[in-house]
Amino acid sequence: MEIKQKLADLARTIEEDIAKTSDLASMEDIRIKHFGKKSELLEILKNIKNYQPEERPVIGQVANKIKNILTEKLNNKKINFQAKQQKESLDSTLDGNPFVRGSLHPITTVKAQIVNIFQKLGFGISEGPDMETDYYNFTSLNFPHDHPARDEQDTFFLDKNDKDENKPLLLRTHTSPVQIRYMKAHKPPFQIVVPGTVYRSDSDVSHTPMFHQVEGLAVGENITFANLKWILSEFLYQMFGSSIDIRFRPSFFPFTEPSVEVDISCVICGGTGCRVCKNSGWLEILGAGMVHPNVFKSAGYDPEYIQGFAFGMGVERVAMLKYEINDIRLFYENDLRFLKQFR
Ligand code: 2U9
Repeated sequence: MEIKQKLADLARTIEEDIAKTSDLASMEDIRIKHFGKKSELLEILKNIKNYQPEERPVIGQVANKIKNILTEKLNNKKINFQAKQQKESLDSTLDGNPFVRGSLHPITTVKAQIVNIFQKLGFGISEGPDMETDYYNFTSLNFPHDHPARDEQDTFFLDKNDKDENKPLLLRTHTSPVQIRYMKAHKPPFQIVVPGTVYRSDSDVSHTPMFHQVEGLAVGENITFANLKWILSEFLYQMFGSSIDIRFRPSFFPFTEPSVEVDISCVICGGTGCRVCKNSGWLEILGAGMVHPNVFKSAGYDPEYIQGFAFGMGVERVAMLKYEINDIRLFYENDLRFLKQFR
């Protein structure tokens, strides 16, 4: 049968033509020539009605088979050629992507510095839950029932209607509940620092609803205000340099009596007066005091025999003064231009 021979010859020609191609352009030419609209193969299929009816299915099958097999062959050749070309265009002697080194967040660094100084002074570390009960956050710390900090405007309550006293009811507003828990679980003497995240419903250039504190507590039979003054002075000299001046001002907190606020001479102007210290020459950096007898009672201690001092500071405030940052919100905007400066 003449047509069968014609198809066999055509298949051989196409195969030879494919074998001869050596670039993408010649492959495309061959595709158009042999499988395009004006190709011999398509002509045969289009005019299949010109053949004997019994021949038609065979011719159709053979022609389609040639078309499918050889199109695939051409396509494979094209894919292999492209892959090879891509491989050759890769220059393995070029530098790789530079490895971007991350860094600790400035608050993490400063928190670690604070804790480290107290560790060297003989303090241990204790941590506790961010969710607290009203009892541990306020009542045990001698907050009166009508104290403004207990107001919904200042404290994030989680479930005000839950009557179960032991359920977490609020986000702790200070780390002090940890010290109550620690006192209940340990016998004095001991001295600990408590680093942690705290929450207050407040937001401006110097307040964020979440911030960090390091609090401390030293408890024993003969702890005095002199011990408080020495430890905190030593901490401040190590943190801000031994050339600073320090002063202790009387203050009030429900959980300490007597209470003080501790100032350092302004790190910006050195004490002569500037915008940062509001022309006073001083910066408030710490709160502290002797633990209130009622607080010892909540922990099951007898205040007749046990004394202690406590202190607290905001990590963000220490970091702002150390790095001269004027807006606390910069710490929490994840702006790499800010964060990269602490690498
Ligand atoms: C117990 C007993 C006493 C912790 C203390 C302060 C003073 C204080 C503030 C500093 C800036 C909080 O982050 S801040 O707003 N803290 O002034 N904190 S004494 O006193 C305690 C804690 C626990 C059992």
